[in-house]
Amino acid sequence: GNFQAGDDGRVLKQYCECERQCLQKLKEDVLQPHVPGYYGVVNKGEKDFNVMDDLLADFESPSIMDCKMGSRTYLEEELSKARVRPRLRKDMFEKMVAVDPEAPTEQERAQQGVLKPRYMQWRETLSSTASLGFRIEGIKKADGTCNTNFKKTKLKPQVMKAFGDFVEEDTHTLKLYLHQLEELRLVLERSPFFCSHEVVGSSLLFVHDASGKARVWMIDFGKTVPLSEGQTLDHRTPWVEGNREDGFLWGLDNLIDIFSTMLSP
Ligand code: 4IP
Ligand code: MN
Repeated sequence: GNFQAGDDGRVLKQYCECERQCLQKLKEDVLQPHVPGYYGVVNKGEKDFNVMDDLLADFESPSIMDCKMGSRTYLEEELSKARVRPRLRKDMFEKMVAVDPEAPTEQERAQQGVLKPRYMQWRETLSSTASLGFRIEGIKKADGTCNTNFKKTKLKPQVMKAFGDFVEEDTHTLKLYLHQLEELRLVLERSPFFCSHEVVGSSLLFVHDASGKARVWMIDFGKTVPLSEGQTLDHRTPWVEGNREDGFLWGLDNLIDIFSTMLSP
Protein backbone atom coordinates (compact mmCIF):
# COMPACT_ATOMS: atom_id res chain seq x y z
CA GLY A 1 0.00 0.00 0.00
CA ASN A 2 0.99 3.59 0.64
CA PHE A 3 2.80 2.88 3.92
CA GLN A 4 6.02 1.27 5.10
CA ALA A 5 7.26 0.71 8.62
CA GLY A 6 9.83 3.26 9.78
CA ASP A 7 12.10 3.48 12.82
CA ASP A 8 10.89 3.84 16.42
CA GLY A 9 7.22 4.71 16.22
CA ARG A 10 7.31 6.29 12.79
CA VAL A 11 5.89 5.34 9.41
CA LEU A 12 6.87 6.18 5.85
CA LYS A 13 4.07 7.30 3.56
CA GLN A 14 4.38 7.52 -0.23
CA TYR A 15 5.61 11.04 -1.00
CA CYS A 16 3.12 13.72 -1.90
CA GLU A 17 4.30 17.32 -2.25
CA CYS A 18 0.95 18.75 -1.24
CA GLU A 19 0.88 16.63 1.89
CA ARG A 20 4.48 17.59 2.74
CA GLN A 21 3.62 21.28 2.65
CA CYS A 22 0.59 20.77 4.89
CA LEU A 23 2.40 18.60 7.44
CA GLN A 24 5.21 21.15 7.56
CA LYS A 25 2.84 24.09 8.19
CA LEU A 26 0.81 22.08 10.71
CA LYS A 27 3.88 21.75 12.93
CA GLU A 28 3.42 25.46 13.74
CA ASP A 29 -0.38 25.48 14.01
CA VAL A 30 -2.74 25.01 16.96
CA LEU A 31 -3.84 21.81 15.21
CA GLN A 32 -0.43 20.23 15.81
CA PRO A 33 -1.55 17.91 18.69
CA HIS A 34 -4.37 16.59 16.47
CA VAL A 35 -2.27 15.61 13.43
CA PRO A 36 0.65 13.20 13.07
CA GLY A 37 4.06 14.64 13.90
CA TYR A 38 6.15 15.18 10.76
CA TYR A 39 9.87 14.43 10.32
CA GLY A 40 10.69 15.31 6.71
CA VAL A 41 11.39 13.31 3.57
CA VAL A 42 13.48 10.14 3.19
CA ASN A 43 14.50 8.24 0.09
CA LYS A 44 14.33 4.47 0.19
CA GLY A 45 14.67 2.08 -2.73
CA GLU A 46 14.62 5.03 -5.19
CA LYS A 47 11.32 6.29 -3.83
CA ASP A 48 10.58 9.30 -1.64
CA PHE A 49 8.52 9.12 1.53
CA ASN A 50 7.12 11.53 4.08
CA VAL A 51 8.10 10.38 7.57
CA MET A 52 5.46 10.78 10.26
CA ASP A 53 4.31 9.42 13.60
CA ASP A 54 2.89 5.92 13.69
CA LEU A 55 -0.40 6.81 15.38
CA LEU A 56 -0.96 3.18 16.38
CA ALA A 57 2.36 2.82 18.20
CA ASP A 58 0.95 3.42 21.70
CA PHE A 59 -1.95 0.99 21.34
CA GLU A 60 -2.30 -2.71 22.07
CA SER A 61 -4.41 -4.49 19.38
CA PRO A 62 -6.09 -1.22 18.33
CA SER A 63 -9.51 -0.87 16.77
CA ILE A 64 -9.33 1.67 13.95
CA MET A 65 -11.90 3.64 11.97
CA ASP A 66 -11.31 6.02 9.06
CA CYS A 67 -14.01 8.64 8.36
CA LYS A 68 -13.46 10.74 5.27
CA MET A 69 -14.58 14.28 6.08
CA GLY A 70 -16.38 16.88 4.01
CA SER A 71 -19.28 17.13 1.60
CA ARG A 72 -17.00 17.10 -1.46
CA THR A 73 -14.24 14.56 -2.09
CA TYR A 74 -12.53 16.03 -5.17
CA LEU A 75 -10.85 19.35 -5.86
CA GLU A 76 -12.65 21.93 -7.98
CA GLU A 77 -9.86 21.60 -10.54
CA GLU A 78 -11.18 18.11 -11.37
CA LEU A 79 -14.25 19.84 -12.83
CA SER A 80 -12.29 22.15 -15.11
CA LYS A 81 -9.97 19.30 -16.12
CA ALA A 82 -13.00 17.19 -17.05
CA ARG A 83 -14.38 20.06 -19.16
CA VAL A 84 -11.18 21.02 -20.93
CA ARG A 85 -9.96 17.49 -21.52
CA PRO A 86 -12.68 14.94 -20.72
CA ARG A 87 -10.98 11.67 -19.85
CA LEU A 88 -13.09 8.54 -19.64
CA ARG A 89 -12.12 6.37 -16.69
CA LYS A 90 -12.65 2.69 -17.36
CA ASP A 91 -11.43 1.80 -13.84
CA MET A 92 -14.04 4.08 -12.28
CA PHE A 93 -16.73 2.68 -14.56
CA GLU A 94 -15.81 -0.81 -13.35
CA LYS A 95 -15.79 0.23 -9.68
CA MET A 96 -19.25 1.72 -10.26
CA VAL A 97 -20.68 -1.40 -11.91
CA ALA A 98 -19.26 -3.61 -9.16
CA VAL A 99 -21.33 -1.72 -6.58
CA ASP A 100 -24.44 -1.08 -8.68
CA PRO A 101 -24.78 -2.44 -12.23
CA GLU A 102 -27.67 -0.02 -12.79
CA ALA A 103 -25.67 3.11 -11.90
CA PRO A 104 -24.05 3.99 -15.25
CA THR A 105 -26.16 5.82 -17.81
CA GLU A 106 -26.77 4.33 -21.25
CA GLN A 107 -24.06 6.57 -22.66
CA GLU A 108 -21.57 5.59 -19.95
CA ARG A 109 -22.32 1.93 -20.61
CA ALA A 110 -21.69 2.42 -24.32
CA GLN A 111 -18.40 4.18 -23.54
CA GLN A 112 -17.42 1.74 -20.77
CA GLY A 113 -16.09 4.77 -18.94
CA VAL A 114 -17.11 7.66 -16.66
CA LEU A 115 -15.62 11.07 -15.94
CA LYS A 116 -13.89 11.38 -12.56
CA PRO A 117 -16.23 14.05 -11.09
CA ARG A 118 -19.23 11.95 -12.07
CA TYR A 119 -17.75 8.92 -10.26
CA MET A 120 -16.79 10.98 -7.19
CA GLN A 121 -20.27 12.58 -7.00
CA TRP A 122 -21.92 9.21 -7.36
CA ARG A 123 -19.84 7.91 -4.42
CA GLU A 124 -20.80 11.00 -2.41
CA THR A 125 -24.55 10.57 -2.87
CA LEU A 126 -24.51 6.79 -2.44
CA SER A 127 -22.77 7.22 0.94
CA SER A 128 -23.34 9.76 3.72
CA THR A 129 -20.84 12.28 2.26
CA ALA A 130 -23.49 14.37 0.50
CA SER A 131 -26.15 14.11 3.24
CA LEU A 132 -24.00 14.23 6.42
CA GLY A 133 -20.63 15.65 5.34
CA PHE A 134 -18.60 12.57 6.19
CA ARG A 135 -18.49 8.88 5.34
CA ILE A 136 -17.02 5.76 6.87
CA GLU A 137 -14.19 4.47 4.68
CA GLY A 138 -13.12 1.50 6.75
CA ILE A 139 -13.09 -0.15 10.15
CA LYS A 140 -10.50 -2.58 11.48
CA LYS A 141 -11.37 -4.23 14.77
CA ALA A 142 -9.07 -5.45 17.54
CA ASP A 143 -9.69 -9.05 16.48
CA GLY A 144 -8.20 -8.27 13.06
CA THR A 145 -11.45 -8.23 11.11
CA CYS A 146 -11.57 -5.53 8.45
CA ASN A 147 -14.60 -3.95 6.85
CA THR A 148 -14.37 -1.53 3.94
CA ASN A 149 -17.87 -2.31 2.78
CA PHE A 150 -19.45 1.02 3.68
CA LYS A 151 -20.01 2.42 0.19
CA LYS A 152 -23.79 2.41 0.74
CA THR A 153 -23.77 3.43 4.40
CA LYS A 154 -25.76 6.62 4.05
CA LEU A 155 -28.54 7.07 6.58
CA LYS A 156 -28.04 8.11 10.22
CA PRO A 157 -29.28 4.78 11.65
CA GLN A 158 -26.84 2.87 9.41
CA VAL A 159 -23.98 5.11 10.49
CA MET A 160 -24.94 4.71 14.17
CA LYS A 161 -25.02 0.94 13.81
CA ALA A 162 -21.50 0.96 12.36
CA PHE A 163 -20.19 3.28 15.13
CA GLY A 164 -21.88 1.12 17.79
CA ASP A 165 -20.26 -2.01 16.35
CA PHE A 166 -16.90 -0.26 16.21
CA VAL A 167 -16.92 0.60 19.94
CA GLU A 168 -18.56 -2.73 20.87
CA GLU A 169 -21.45 -0.66 22.28
CA ASP A 170 -19.10 0.66 24.96
CA THR A 171 -20.36 3.95 26.41
CA HIS A 172 -17.01 4.89 27.94
CA THR A 173 -15.26 4.70 24.54
CA LEU A 174 -18.09 6.67 22.91
CA LYS A 175 -17.71 9.42 25.54
CA LEU A 176 -13.97 9.64 25.03
CA TYR A 177 -14.48 9.97 21.27
CA LEU A 178 -17.21 12.59 21.72
CA HIS A 179 -14.99 14.73 23.95
CA GLN A 180 -12.15 14.54 21.46
CA LEU A 181 -14.40 15.50 18.57
CA GLU A 182 -15.68 18.50 20.53
CA GLU A 183 -12.13 19.53 21.44
CA LEU A 184 -11.04 19.14 17.82
CA ARG A 185 -13.92 21.34 16.66
CA LEU A 186 -12.87 24.11 19.05
CA VAL A 187 -9.31 23.96 17.78
CA LEU A 188 -10.38 23.85 14.11
CA GLU A 189 -12.53 26.93 14.62
CA ARG A 190 -9.51 28.96 15.66
CA SER A 191 -6.82 27.36 13.49
CA PRO A 192 -5.11 29.75 11.04
CA PHE A 193 -4.14 26.72 8.93
CA PHE A 194 -7.70 25.41 8.72
CA CYS A 195 -9.41 28.67 7.75
CA SER A 196 -6.86 29.32 5.00
CA HIS A 197 -7.02 25.88 3.34
CA GLU A 198 -9.53 23.94 1.28
CA VAL A 199 -9.55 20.56 3.05
CA VAL A 200 -10.65 17.78 0.71
CA GLY A 201 -10.24 14.03 1.15
CA SER A 202 -8.88 14.37 4.67
CA SER A 203 -9.95 11.81 7.26
CA LEU A 204 -10.49 11.50 10.98
CA LEU A 205 -8.71 8.44 12.31
CA PHE A 206 -10.35 6.93 15.41
CA VAL A 207 -8.20 4.56 17.47
CA HIS A 208 -8.99 2.76 20.73
CA ASP A 209 -7.94 -0.40 22.52
CA ALA A 210 -8.98 -2.48 25.51
CA SER A 211 -6.85 -0.39 27.90
CA GLY A 212 -9.49 2.34 27.81
CA LYS A 213 -7.56 4.77 25.58
CA ALA A 214 -9.31 6.40 22.64
CA ARG A 215 -7.96 9.07 20.30
CA VAL A 216 -8.94 10.94 17.16
CA TRP A 217 -6.44 12.41 14.68
CA MET A 218 -6.85 14.36 11.48
CA ILE A 219 -4.90 12.65 8.67
CA ASP A 220 -4.39 12.64 4.87
CA PHE A 221 -3.52 16.02 3.41
CA GLY A 222 -2.93 15.05 -0.22
CA LYS A 223 -5.82 17.24 -1.36
CA THR A 224 -5.59 20.01 1.23
CA VAL A 225 -4.62 23.16 -0.64
CA PRO A 226 -3.94 26.78 0.36
CA LEU A 227 -6.49 29.42 -0.64
CA SER A 228 -5.40 32.62 -2.29
CA GLU A 229 -3.92 35.33 -0.03
CA GLY A 230 -6.59 36.68 2.32
CA GLN A 231 -9.30 34.20 1.28
CA THR A 232 -10.90 32.10 4.04
CA LEU A 233 -13.49 29.33 4.31
CA ASP A 234 -15.94 28.63 7.15
CA HIS A 235 -16.13 24.92 6.16
CA ARG A 236 -19.92 24.91 6.79
CA THR A 237 -21.41 26.97 3.97
CA PRO A 238 -22.80 24.69 1.25
CA TRP A 239 -20.47 24.26 -1.70
CA VAL A 240 -21.19 25.89 -5.02
CA GLU A 241 -18.59 25.73 -7.74
CA GLY A 242 -16.10 28.53 -7.20
CA ASN A 243 -16.59 29.07 -3.45
CA ARG A 244 -14.23 26.18 -2.60
CA GLU A 245 -16.16 25.31 0.57
CA ASP A 246 -15.55 21.71 1.65
CA GLY A 247 -18.18 21.05 4.34
CA PHE A 248 -15.59 19.72 6.79
CA LEU A 249 -17.04 21.41 9.89
CA TRP A 250 -20.59 20.70 8.81
CA GLY A 251 -19.61 17.03 8.73
CA LEU A 252 -17.92 17.30 12.12
CA ASP A 253 -21.07 18.96 13.56
CA ASN A 254 -23.08 15.99 12.28
CA LEU A 255 -20.57 13.48 13.66
CA ILE A 256 -20.78 15.16 17.08
CA ASP A 257 -24.60 15.14 16.95
CA ILE A 258 -24.58 11.44 16.12
CA PHE A 259 -22.18 10.50 18.94
CA SER A 260 -24.27 12.62 21.35
CA THR A 261 -27.48 10.95 20.25
CA MET A 262 -25.91 7.52 20.72
CA LEU A 263 -25.02 8.47 24.29
CA SER A 264 -28.40 9.96 25.19
CA PRO A 265 -30.95 8.77 22.66
C1 4IP B 1 -10.82 6.82 -5.18
O1 4IP B 1 -12.12 6.28 -5.26
C2 4IP B 1 -10.75 7.83 -4.02
O2 4IP B 1 -11.80 8.78 -4.16
C3 4IP B 1 -9.42 8.57 -4.03
O3 4IP B 1 -9.48 9.60 -3.07
C4 4IP B 1 -9.14 9.23 -5.36
O4 4IP B 1 -7.81 9.72 -5.32
C5 4IP B 1 -9.21 8.22 -6.49
O5 4IP B 1 -9.06 8.95 -7.71
C6 4IP B 1 -10.53 7.49 -6.53
O6 4IP B 1 -10.48 6.50 -7.54
P1 4IP B 1 -12.56 5.00 -4.36
O7 4IP B 1 -12.34 5.38 -2.92
O8 4IP B 1 -14.00 4.82 -4.70
O9 4IP B 1 -11.71 3.84 -4.78
P2 4IP B 1 -8.61 9.59 -1.71
O10 4IP B 1 -7.18 9.69 -2.16
O11 4IP B 1 -9.10 10.80 -1.00
O12 4IP B 1 -8.94 8.31 -1.04
P3 4IP B 1 -7.34 11.20 -5.63
O13 4IP B 1 -6.34 11.04 -6.72
O14 4IP B 1 -8.52 12.03 -6.03
O15 4IP B 1 -6.73 11.64 -4.34
P4 4IP B 1 -7.90 8.59 -8.75
O16 4IP B 1 -8.04 9.62 -9.85
O17 4IP B 1 -6.59 8.72 -8.00
O18 4IP B 1 -8.21 7.18 -9.18
MN1 MN C 1 -7.99 8.56 3.38
